[in-house]
Amino acid sequence: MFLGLDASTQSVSGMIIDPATGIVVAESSVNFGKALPTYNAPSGFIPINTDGVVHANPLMWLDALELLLSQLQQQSDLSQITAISGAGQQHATVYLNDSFEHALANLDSNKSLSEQIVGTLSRRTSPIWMDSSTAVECAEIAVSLGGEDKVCALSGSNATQRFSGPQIRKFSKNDPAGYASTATVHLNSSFFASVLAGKSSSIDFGDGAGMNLMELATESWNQALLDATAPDLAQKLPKLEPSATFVSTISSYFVEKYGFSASCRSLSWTGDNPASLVGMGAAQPGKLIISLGTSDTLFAAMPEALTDPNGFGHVFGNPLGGFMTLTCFANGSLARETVKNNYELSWDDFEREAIAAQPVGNNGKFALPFFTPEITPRVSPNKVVTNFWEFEVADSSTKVRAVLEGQFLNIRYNTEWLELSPDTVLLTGGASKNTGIAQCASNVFQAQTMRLDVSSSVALGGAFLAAIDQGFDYPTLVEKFCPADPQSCINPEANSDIYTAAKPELSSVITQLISEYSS
Ligand code: ADP
Ligand code: XUL
Repeated sequence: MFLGLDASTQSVSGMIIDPATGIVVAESSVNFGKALPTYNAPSGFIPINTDGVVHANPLMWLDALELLLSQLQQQSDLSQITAISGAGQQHATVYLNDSFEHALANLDSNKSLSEQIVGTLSRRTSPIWMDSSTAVECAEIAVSLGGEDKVCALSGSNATQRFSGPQIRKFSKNDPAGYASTATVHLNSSFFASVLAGKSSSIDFGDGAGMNLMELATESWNQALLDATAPDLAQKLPKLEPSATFVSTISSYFVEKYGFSASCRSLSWTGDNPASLVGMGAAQPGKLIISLGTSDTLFAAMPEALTDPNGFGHVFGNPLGGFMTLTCFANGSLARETVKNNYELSWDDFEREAIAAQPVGNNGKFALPFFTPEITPRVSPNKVVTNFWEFEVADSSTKVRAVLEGQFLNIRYNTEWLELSPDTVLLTGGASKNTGIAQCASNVFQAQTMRLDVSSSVALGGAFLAAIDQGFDYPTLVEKFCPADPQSCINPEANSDIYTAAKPELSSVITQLISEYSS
């Protein structure tokens, strides 16, 4: 059996799988706000909210891990677990002094993890991915490297506020003494992996790429990026290694307290998005995943380390080798919902039958509603649309089709740098069940779409990585644990190749719409 852990913003979850039978043996979750109210972090982070600062308490993460392991212990015999891997919310950094290693090696199972680790923190709290307080540091790093495009070409992303490098820079500037007393900067992922192994873990290429410090081409720390970030940073960073590298057998703390086997292999962790790519069965090139949640997110494995010339998309390491992209379209469901509500429509108006009244291509009418600042393409807060509807058209079918086709064309054109031509687009997230939305995705991408029902892809991805460590084959794991539902398959409508044929014309319409909104 294999355990996959998911340390996300609001909770820590775990899933135990038995690949021999294809069964999920146990699954559990601990919500920080509900289970640990004394940390005063109802949504997993400390509600400071001044100047975009968003931090979380790493001791809360450890208390939640202990609660989770006791819950899992109630559900199954943890001594049967052969290997553990997992994934953490990306970009979050944990700052540790030089007593961390000693504390890890001497954990006493009669005490809690948090009381033994508290003294090893050189910074009480961890900036997390929601923090947007480092605009100055991002600009400084970009200038130092000779431009945003240089940072993106080297590290896979523009200098980005939530990324670890700019966060480390801000700490080193604001608290030089705290920074000087920091012996190691871990990511959320490598911190958890270290605690489980009782030994400092490496950072994997997946999560390491979310720091603006790793050079994609060589998968190593880049000296120019380190120099632009903070003094002596090379000495403070763990080494970079492939995902799910063996760190150690599990710490005796967990053997004594939770009944793990002393031979259980504790592997390094990755970031939640790389793990999710694995857990959704898309870590081998060829599948494109579009998650239609609050925002729309496109995930895809990439054989080569290409980078987005516009700097909108991110490139991370793919835990199974090669690279992956994560490109976020912030307005996704938020925009669809606003249009639905403003025009007093229902989700039924977004269904396939309802939009069929208009032809593919919607007679050239496209809309790109950016109601909140957009990431892809960049739309600044002062340019968002507040009084959307320029088309004075009466019927809901045209309105809905205009928005859906516009959104998917925006996704397609802004991800062409990936040079992918998928046969199948896998859709997940709340809006994916809507057949009209799936139909538009299928038309625009000229590929069939299938719905993927995966609720815990991050923990499942961690469990897959642990199983692969013991020789299990990835395609077989995918077949057993994440089959796409063939009933949900939707093919492109007739004539929808117009999106390819009319690309120059359509892309100029889209470009014009974007330029109206962008800064
Ligand atoms: P997240 O994980 O980001 O919280 P979900 O994947 O749960 O989001 O998706 C939630 C979104 O799905 C909602 O914002 C809602 O707009 C959208 N949604 C839910 N049902 C439908 C539907 N039938 N058609 C289109 N969109 C829907
Ligand atoms: C990715 C990102 C988030 C976090 C939290 O760049 O910031 O997806 O990984 O889930």
